[in-house]
Amino acid sequence: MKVILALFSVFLVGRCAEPDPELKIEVVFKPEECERKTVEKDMLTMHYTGTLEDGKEFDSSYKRNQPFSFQIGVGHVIKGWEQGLLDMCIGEKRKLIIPPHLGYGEAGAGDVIPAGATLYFETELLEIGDAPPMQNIFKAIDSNDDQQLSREEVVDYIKKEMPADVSSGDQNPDIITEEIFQHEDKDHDGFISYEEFSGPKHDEL
Ligand SMILES: [Ca+2]
Ligand SMILES: [Ca+2]
Repeated sequence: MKVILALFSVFLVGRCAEPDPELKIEVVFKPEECERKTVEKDMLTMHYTGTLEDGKEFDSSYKRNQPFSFQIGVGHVIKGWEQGLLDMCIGEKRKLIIPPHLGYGEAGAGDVIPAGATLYFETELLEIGDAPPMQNIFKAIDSNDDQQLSREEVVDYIKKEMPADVSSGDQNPDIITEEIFQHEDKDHDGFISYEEFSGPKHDEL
């Protein structure tokens, strides 16, 4: 169930257009040439140094001599990074001051980031890569190609995608299908239309 629901919900994450007003973004260096700027779903390769309010460094990719790569806009990094590294040019350097609620919050992180910490990052964007291709899940499920998903089609898809040995208990394809329909079949007509479907449905190269 988690796999399927995760597929359906992956596009609901990180749609925040405007950065949080408490996030401070300072452009330290902007290259004159800028052919491409970061957008959500891009693969970013960065160098960064993170420090705490007292100046104590907690992490640095420079010191490891190994840049860090991640996909932006899919919930893989803290919100301060998700919001603070968009619309950025290759070679651009930014300083981010990230309030706790866009960082590790009141929980902190291990013994490195204390609870309620404001985070200071010096960042440098080295590379922008394309998002990994996303399968058109709608098309994959719609086996009779009538642009709507029936319960049977969803059940078949789940049976095909899930290993047989987990098709029991709450992993039962019928139960999962019911949950998906509760969530996705917004007009309750027994079919998930293309418009209703919240998962990946666009063909991408
Ligand atoms: Ca269909
Ligand atoms: Ca419907």
